[in-house]
Amino acid sequence: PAPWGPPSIVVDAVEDRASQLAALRAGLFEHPAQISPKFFYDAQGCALYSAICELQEYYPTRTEAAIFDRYRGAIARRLPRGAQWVDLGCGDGAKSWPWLEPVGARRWLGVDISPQWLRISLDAGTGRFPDVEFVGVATDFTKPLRLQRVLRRSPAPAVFFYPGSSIGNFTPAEALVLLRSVREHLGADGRLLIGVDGVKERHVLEAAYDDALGVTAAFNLNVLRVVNRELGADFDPRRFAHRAVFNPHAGRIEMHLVSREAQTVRIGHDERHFDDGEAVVTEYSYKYTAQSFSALLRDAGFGALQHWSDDREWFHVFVAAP
Ligand code: AVJ
Repeated sequence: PAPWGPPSIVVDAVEDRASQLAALRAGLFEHPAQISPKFFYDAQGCALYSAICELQEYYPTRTEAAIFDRYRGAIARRLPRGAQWVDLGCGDGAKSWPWLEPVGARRWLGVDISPQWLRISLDAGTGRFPDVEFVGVATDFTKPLRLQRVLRRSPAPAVFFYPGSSIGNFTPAEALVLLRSVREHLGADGRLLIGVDGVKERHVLEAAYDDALGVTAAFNLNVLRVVNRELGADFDPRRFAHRAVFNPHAGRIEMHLVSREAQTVRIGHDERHFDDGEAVVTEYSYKYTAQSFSALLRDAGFGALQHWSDDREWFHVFVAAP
């Protein structure tokens, strides 16, 4: 057996579920109503997101994977050897595994809001990498990151891995806060490896978020089922329509659920009226140019940056050093 014993899951007060649900409820009574994208990912939502990643129109996952495959050696050479690899929003962990050997990782720290996903990724990782110590941290990193304690349990430098343009769900101001916090978690040898989706033609972006098979529509509408379950509401997904639009001024895709008719929805003990055509905002997905994301990283206090992209510059990968 490994000297460090079985993988541990550190539950960082998965910050009172109650306060998350109170925020969810409050958002529904705002104008426009809003639902945080973190609520997409119940079991059904995770399955639909996996299906999205296979769609012809959804280029980010495969474009990033192609950049990683093509430049893995060059990228790994920019990362410290023997690192503790911190996968932010690890899900099933699959994006991490191809890196552990090239960087000679000693420790893997999966960070995810879902303890269920952590269990899955820890089981997968320990089975595959018997010489790596595995730790899961259940936390909501839309709240300030507090990983110093668990990182200090090992002297190894940290590599924060934040792939898939997940950073795009934060506004640039919120992204800056998260990136600063990551930077503060890095010692001199620590690095951030991050993937971010590029600005591109409207039709390419909108097709990626409104695919012909309606998988993204199902993913978006599924959040209403999550709300029904979590808040005791009675949203009827049939009475809402999926919409995805690129907002070029804000530099983001916006996903909405548009009420197909005037209707009143019960939410717990209250009611929320929706006009015909009224929208619920469910997700912002910000897009960056290599230049605008470099500027954000510099604002967050990162010094040296390396950048890799695909031939069309649709997706950007950065290694950032403090
Ligand atoms: C998981 C935030 C990277 O914004 O592209 C995919 C989520 N939403 N299709 C994205 C998503 C609709 C995705 N991220």
